[in-house]
Amino acid sequence: MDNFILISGNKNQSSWSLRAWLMMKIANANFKVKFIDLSTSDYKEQILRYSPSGKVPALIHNDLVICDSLAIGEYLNELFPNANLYPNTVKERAIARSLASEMHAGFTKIRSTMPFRLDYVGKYDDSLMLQQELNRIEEIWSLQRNLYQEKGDFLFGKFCLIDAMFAPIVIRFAKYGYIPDSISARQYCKSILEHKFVKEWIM
Ligand SMILES: N[C@@H](CCC(=O)N[C@@H](CS)C(=O)NCC(=O)O)C(=O)O
Repeated sequence: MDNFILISGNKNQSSWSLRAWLMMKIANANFKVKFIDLSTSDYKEQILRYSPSGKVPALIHNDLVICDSLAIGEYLNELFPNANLYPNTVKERAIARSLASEMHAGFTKIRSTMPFRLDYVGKYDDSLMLQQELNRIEEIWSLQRNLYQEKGDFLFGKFCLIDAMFAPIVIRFAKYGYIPDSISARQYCKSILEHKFVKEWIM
């Protein structure tokens, strides 16, 4: 199965594109990437040539255009059922989908306080709302890692779609110097930053 074209923002700035790109890699799909530099003045015009939502990522597959990172993941999961984008059991998949949706729809304070920039190293402004979101992230990572520590280094053991959803948060933490309190959350950050697909995007 091929003919996939991922319309992506530039690596430096596009956290949502990173998620979709990681999902393509997990699915082991044969795909090409068309990068659009979001820092250019006509970036919107360029995106709209491919993606009617005016957002990246978008996945073009034959006559289909899918304009959302999580929808791209769901599509890949249907096309590549053996790629283990989601964990094995119905119950685990329900939790995984709940976490993916929580990430997809939330954590707005982290996103606005720590904008995704690979070329940034610096500080962030702390606030109560930010702290609440940081605590929730830490709770998710610690709980999942404690449950799956025997099965691998990631949220459900093996690197999967849920790790693709959280990877940009790990990168933000590294860039803004935020270190989670718990050892398991810290180890999770290390595992993400050392994963070969994440490294390929960062380098
Ligand atoms: N919910 C969308 C969000 C996509 C999104 O906000 N993408 C940003 C880049 S990371 C974008 O296209 N920004 C350009 C703009 O809003 O003009 C997804 O999951 O794909």
